[in-house]
Amino acid sequence: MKTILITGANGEIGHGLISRLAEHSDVRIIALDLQELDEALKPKVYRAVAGDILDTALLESLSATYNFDTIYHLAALLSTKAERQPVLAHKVNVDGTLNLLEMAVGQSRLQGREIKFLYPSSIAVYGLPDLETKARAGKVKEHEWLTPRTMYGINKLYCEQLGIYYAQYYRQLDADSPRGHIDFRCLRFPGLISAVTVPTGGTSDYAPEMLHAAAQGKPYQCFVREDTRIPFMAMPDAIEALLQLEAAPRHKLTRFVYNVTAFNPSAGEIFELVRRAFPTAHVTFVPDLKRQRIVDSWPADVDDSAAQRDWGWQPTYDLHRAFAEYLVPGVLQRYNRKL
Ligand code: AKB
Repeated sequence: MKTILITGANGEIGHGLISRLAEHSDVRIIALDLQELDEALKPKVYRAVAGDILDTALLESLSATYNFDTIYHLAALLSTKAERQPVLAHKVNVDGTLNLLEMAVGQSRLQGREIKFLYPSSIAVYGLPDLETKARAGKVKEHEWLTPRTMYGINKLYCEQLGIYYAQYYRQLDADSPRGHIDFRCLRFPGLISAVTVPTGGTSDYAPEMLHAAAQGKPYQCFVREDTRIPFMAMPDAIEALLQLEAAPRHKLTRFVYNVTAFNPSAGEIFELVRRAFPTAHVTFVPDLKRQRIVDSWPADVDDSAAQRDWGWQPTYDLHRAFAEYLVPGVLQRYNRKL
């Protein structure tokens, strides 16, 4: 029996990950979220805990009760929300991650073995200065353009480094004390699109919002220009990427942090696909200049060749397959509609 802790369990990735992991009978999921866990997820987990990752007493009590094999630390404030509440974002995104890493170290010492720590980072760690540079940069590699312009991007980039520190150098001067062993593995996700859930607080949210509005027959005012281009991925592929990275043999991994992506349509191209499925969809493009600036600073595409090479990453859904086989059928079912 594997015992897995998932923080941010109610979030979009949490939903997909819990449903997918619950297919395995040899897995016990402890789901932690600030809010009470969604009713639909409750039968899929061993225990649902409503609590704060900033509450160290709660984390200590969980650590005293369970021997975790793997921690998926998903809880975070996304980019738009973090920009509106930067101090809170820093607390949740950075202090929260530090608390979870400390908990993992404690678990490793108690259990006398390595604990896997899976951490979703984001294309928000990149920061391109202007659209000309963005166009020239093309597929950005993991080490390029690490000059984020948002609190969320800064938090994610720092926490990637924190994870690497805990995996490699933690207490490096302290020869006598047991260091604890963290097997830190991190994915930089692009914007994610789910047919089941709608994100809150992100800046890549225009794509899923446009689709979900059309499926409900609601008009949508898109907050970025039609030519805005960033990488995206369908949610099932994001879940697969996490599970594949978790399962990859350590000796095959040449780095701690991997880009992953699937397709990179412009907002206008997304609208075309939405309109093909929902011909009455009504979308207007009214850029919010502040949110536009954030998305403009993110790369138009990322290079995920390291993930392909090291652990065989390959998305199942390209753009057209994502719409035809996952997104459109999924939203029709979600909103109980027929074409
Ligand atoms: C956001 O928009 O903040 C997130 C992300 C790109 O990490 N979806």
